[in-house]
Amino acid sequence: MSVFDHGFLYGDGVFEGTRAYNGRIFKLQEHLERLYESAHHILLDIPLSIEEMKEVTLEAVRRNNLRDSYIRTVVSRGPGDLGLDPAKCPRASVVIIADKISIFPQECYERGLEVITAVTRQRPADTFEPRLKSLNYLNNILVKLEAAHAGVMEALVLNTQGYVVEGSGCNIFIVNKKGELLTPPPYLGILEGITRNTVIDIARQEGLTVRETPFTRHELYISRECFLTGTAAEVIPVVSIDRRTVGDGVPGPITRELMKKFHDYAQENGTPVYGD
Ligand code: PXG
Repeated sequence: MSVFDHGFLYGDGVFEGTRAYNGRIFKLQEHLERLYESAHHILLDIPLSIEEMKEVTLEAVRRNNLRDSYIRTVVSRGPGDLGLDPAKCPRASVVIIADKISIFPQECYERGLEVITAVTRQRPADTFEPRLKSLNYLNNILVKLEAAHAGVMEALVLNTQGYVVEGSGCNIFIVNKKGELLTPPPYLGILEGITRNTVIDIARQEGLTVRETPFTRHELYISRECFLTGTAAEVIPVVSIDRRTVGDGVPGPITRELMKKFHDYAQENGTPVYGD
């Protein structure tokens, strides 16, 4: 990569994180559509069609001999000069990394995470579009730093109105005392996670009531269950928020059921890497 690449100099680019489970890439079409939509938003021409990108993504996993993988696709503006002008960057850079990822230790999936709410707020959607999966993740990094400074592994983010929106790189769900599953609606300013949408579908199939509705710290604190979702995080329980115990302080039954259902679904669905 050139040191003059505007992805490196200015965060001028977009990315995706996708997983392969059991030799199948999970929701590949959805991830690529989101990548191309983010690129379109920033007027970045990806020099491959979605179909070609699909093929090279599969090839990257194959060449690394992986069946379970985390794939990072990065498209940046490419090398230019030291000025901001994207017109001076004639050729976008495309990188596909097929590797593994583990952002939380296995025991956190069994015992649940302790989290805090961050002082850092979500940048307002009218100034910085949260659906744009750009290479500018500094706000998310600040959130992660706050978590580390508080001695926990993850932090939740509020928007400037005080509504809970997401984690540093994941979406949030709570179960209220009526047994309903609540998650913030996209219009509040969240990245509409592909894992989030899959969990909503699975939960509805299981007969749960799912509501996309705004909620504040109060609903968080009095929630019966809480969990986070993301491609990297998968589905992970939360058992304490700002030192308030969630439910019984252990991963709840709805969370455990959805973790299992998500795992089973991910094992069986996706684009085959090595042929069926
Ligand atoms: N919100 C944000 C801000 C994200 O970046 C998600 C939600 C979950 O979306 P998906 O589609 O993956 O269910 C993301 C994705 C990390 C890490 O190390 C996380 C993401 C990207 C890169 C790294 O936690 N998040």
